[in-house]
Amino acid sequence: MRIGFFDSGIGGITVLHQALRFLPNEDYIFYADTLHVPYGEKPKEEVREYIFNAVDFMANQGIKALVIACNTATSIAVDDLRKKYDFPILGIEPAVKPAVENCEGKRKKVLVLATSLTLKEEKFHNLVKRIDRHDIVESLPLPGLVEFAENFEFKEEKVVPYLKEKLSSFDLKQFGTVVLGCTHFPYFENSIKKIFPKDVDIISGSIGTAKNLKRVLEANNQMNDGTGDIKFFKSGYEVEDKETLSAYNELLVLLDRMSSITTL
Ligand code: DGN
Repeated sequence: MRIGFFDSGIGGITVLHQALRFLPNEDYIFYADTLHVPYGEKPKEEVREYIFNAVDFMANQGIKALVIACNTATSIAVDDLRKKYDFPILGIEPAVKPAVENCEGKRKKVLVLATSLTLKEEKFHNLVKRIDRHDIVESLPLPGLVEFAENFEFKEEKVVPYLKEKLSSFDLKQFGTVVLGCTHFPYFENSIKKIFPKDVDIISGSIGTAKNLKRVLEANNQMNDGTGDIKFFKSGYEVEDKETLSAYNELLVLLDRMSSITTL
């Protein structure tokens, strides 16, 4: 059986990319809810409905595990999804813990970049409350990066000015770690690096999620029944046009080229 990956859009491909590294002998379904992207600035109840519809669709395809490759969807729905479905469900959260551990000794701060919805949610506030004993975690929503990604706009000339404007009120020297708390953001690692001092670590939760997936499949004895084949779906239908399929596959190649995100 296949493993399901779900996101509002192409962000989840950054997590799928890590899964393919750790679990090459699996087949995958990647579902992007492109009809309703972006999730991050919409009312929570509306987004919850989109998520449940998408997961129902994937469950009907028959999957052996599901990765919610979206921080926003994880924060508002993962607990309820686990109650409804009987396959294992993994989520992704902003990697606040390794970021804080990385910064505490250096007397530096952590900056979490994510969607407004993720940053507003109780799950994020509880996570920060539990881990951030010295009050070093700050956060900033960056909805524009989701928009850039969905328009396949990755050029630094476009992205860097947006980032500069959004970060203009921050003293960037104080940060030791930047957390990419939205799966759309790793595409912009190079632009983000341009803005911050050279010694800043940039981390995302996607490697941790891929490792967790491997652990779960191992524990359930469900490993290695595929060849790395990926079926792409967009809001309820399979993507079959060559142009879109090659655009998605190019994203995997792009990520291969830039896979230098620090693993902490
Ligand atoms: N990629 C998603 C995340 O990780 O939060 C959300 C992007 C969006 O829909 N705004």
